[in-house]
Amino acid sequence: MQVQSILRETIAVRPAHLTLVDPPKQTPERAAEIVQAADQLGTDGFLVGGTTGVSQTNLLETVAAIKSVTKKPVIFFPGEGKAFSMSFDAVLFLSLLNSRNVKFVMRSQAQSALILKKLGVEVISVGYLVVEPGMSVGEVGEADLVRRDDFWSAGSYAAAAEIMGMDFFYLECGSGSPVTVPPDMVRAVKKAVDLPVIVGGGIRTAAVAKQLISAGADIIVTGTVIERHEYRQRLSEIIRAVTG
Ligand code: 1GP
Repeated sequence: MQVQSILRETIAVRPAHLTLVDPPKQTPERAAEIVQAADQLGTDGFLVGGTTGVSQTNLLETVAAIKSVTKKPVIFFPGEGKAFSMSFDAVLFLSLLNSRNVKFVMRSQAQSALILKKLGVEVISVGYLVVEPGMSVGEVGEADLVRRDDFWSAGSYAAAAEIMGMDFFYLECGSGSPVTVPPDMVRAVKKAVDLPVIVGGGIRTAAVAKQLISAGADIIVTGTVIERHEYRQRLSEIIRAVTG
């Protein structure tokens, strides 16, 4: 089954949790260990990628290691680099909607679109909005960060993504952020559109994940949590809070 259908079927019943693995942050062996643990704890799939430092070598090795230990979807989360692996089950085809640089909105997408189409890779189109503080993705992606209290802009970008036919809308406040996207912003976006909403950045406790779910988030992404040495307990609580 297509990854998008799997995700849609899941979120029709309950919110979903995706675990983000950033290849340069650990060895492929360690990535496989984490993925195996997250899989057993009930995560719904894996995003692989990061804003910077992803090389063809670390991406290929990490994806191969991950695929050897899980049957759940392994999805490419592209950053600024050009690395790619044919072992991905799908690609998040992200447009960074509030970037000042057309490269992140449409140009690099145009550069890869025909190739992805010819290769027959499943693509999931995503309107990607970076909210304050934005962290490294905000900086590298040259985003005009959406202010944390600017629900109108968040809703407007979401409505534009929906009208343009995108599959998902992604509210991001940056990996490693000390705060998450405000739950009230998620609420405003859910009120504005029917698109499934992905929320990521700074989610490190079950309580916070729950608030975002109550606000209407369909998919919660966590990355940094797995970088701690003792991540299992925390990750397990978050996954349980999200998936019920
Ligand atoms: C994915 O940027 C997030 O949307 C991941 O953020 O690393 O803070 O969990 P964390």
